[in-house]
Order: sequence, then C-alpha cells, then structure tokens
Amino acid sequence: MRTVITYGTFDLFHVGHLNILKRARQMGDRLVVAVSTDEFNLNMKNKVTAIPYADRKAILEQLRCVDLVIPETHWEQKSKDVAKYGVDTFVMGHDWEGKFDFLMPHCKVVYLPRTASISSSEIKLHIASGERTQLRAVMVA
Ligand code: C2G
Repeated sequence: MRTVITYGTFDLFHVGHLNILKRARQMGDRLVVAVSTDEFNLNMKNKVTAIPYADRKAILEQLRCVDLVIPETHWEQKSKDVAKYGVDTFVMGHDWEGKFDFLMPHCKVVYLPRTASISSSEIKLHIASGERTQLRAVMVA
C-alpha cells in the first residue's frame, strides 16, 4: 500500500486544490490529507479561514481521491505523520519548493506546479471587487 500525504488549508475549495489532490492520489494507493485547523491558520499562518475546519474537512472527506483527513495543528507534525501513516510520498505545491526537503530521508518529496490563476485569496479579492467576470483556472484530467 503506497501512501501519499499532503497538507493545506483548503479554504473556499477550488480547482487548484482539486488538481493537486487528484495528482497526489495518482502517486499511490491511499491519500492522507492534513487540513490546517482554524487555530493553526490564525496563530501560525496569520490566515483567517472563511470556512470552518469541520466544513473544510467534510468536503475533502467526500472526494473520491481522498482516503483520510487528519488535522494539521502544528508545523512540526510532518515527520511524525510520515512515520505514523507509513507515508511513501509527500506532495506539496511548488510554492513550497524546498521547504520540506528535511523529510527526504523518510519519504519521497514531490513539489507539483500550482494551478494558475486561482487561489482562496484571489477568490476573496474577486468577490470584494464586484467583478462581473469569472475566475477561470484549468482542471487537470
Ligand atoms: N495549490 C495549488 N494550486 C493553487 C492553489 C493551491 O496547487 N492554485 C496547492 C498548494 O500549493 C498546496 C495545496 O494546494 O499544496 C493547499 O493550498 P492551501 O490551502 O493554500 O494551503 P497552504 O496555505 O499552502 O498550507 O504545512 C503546509 C501548509 O498547511 C500548506
């Protein structure tokens, strides 16, 4: 059983999140997703999530490509998670390039290209601007 893990907030779920989760799942037989709690986002990422942790977790748990959702409560939990879940591959978007190379002795570390022109903050700005256009990002197969 090849286990893949990835981490994120997944606020205002969008196709950029879906793309990385689908691609991560294709790298193994099981995908574990560590979702940042509201407290972790506020205290450690200085992010106020629009959607509460419980709802972000419920959405991810309904995706065919996600097998298990766990909470992300602190930066340092990754090494323990890799051991606890028998992780073979750790996946993140390339905006995190290099930041998690310390995991390399324990598992494969893969940084994937981000999906262009979509992010939770872009969605918030787009709505706040009153734009009558749509945010168009590309879904990968
Ligand atoms: N992502 C992407 N394309 C986008 C937006 C996000 O590929 N257009 C990826 C990010 O690179 C990340 C994942 O989707 O791998 C989740 O993104 P966020 O919810 O923004 O999570 P982040 O704030 O990057 O938190 O310990 C790691 C952190 O929890 C990651």
